[in-house]
Amino acid sequence: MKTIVFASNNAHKLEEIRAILGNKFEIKSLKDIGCDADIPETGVTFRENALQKAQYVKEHYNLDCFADDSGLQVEALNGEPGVYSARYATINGCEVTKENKDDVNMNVLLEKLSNNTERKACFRTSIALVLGEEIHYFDGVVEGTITTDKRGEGGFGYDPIFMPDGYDKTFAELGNDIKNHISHRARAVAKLAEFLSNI
Ligand code: ITT
Repeated sequence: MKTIVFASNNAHKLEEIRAILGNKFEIKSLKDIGCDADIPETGVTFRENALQKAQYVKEHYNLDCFADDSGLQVEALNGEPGVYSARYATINGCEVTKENKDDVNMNVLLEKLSNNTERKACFRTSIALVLGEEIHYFDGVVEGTITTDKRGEGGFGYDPIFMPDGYDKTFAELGNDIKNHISHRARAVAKLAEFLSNI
């Protein structure tokens, strides 16, 4: 089985990626390669941030690697929180802990949207793959709407307030089996998997 590094510290993402790619590739995490750096993400696009993470591993460990950067874009908020999804509460002046971060991020978003009836949003992922000297990108999107309250226990991040089009449940209510078929990350990873199976 081929081995590839997935440059992420997010255990949920790792679990999702392994569920999708794990029967074809041995996916190593940053922890597995002994990397505990907080890799900078200073770009203004998902692709830039994904590439920063993947290139860090290539430069410091000389291993082929892919990384994703992902986030939620809400139409009525001009695409916010976007690349700032993980830090949305903090950049809006809220203090957070590791434990309540997701919850406070969602509160900030729900407050900003208030009772706005225009609640269209999408989750977006860009994956950057650094393979030898080559760089490849794979993007995935899932469209949906932001609910007015949090629903469900599954998933992570903004899942309890995101309802994908065609479903009447949030990602957190739908559970990982369905999410892993239709999510932004699943769509980008499917493109990555297709590419990797042809090399
Ligand atoms: P790594 O950088 O270590 O991979 P991270 O959590 O910082 O992990 P991102 O920089 O990609 O990940 O930040 C994306 C944020 O967007 C993430 O923390 C969530 O708040 C949100 N997000 C991304 N994908 C999501 C998903 O599938 N469901 C819910 N929220 C998601």
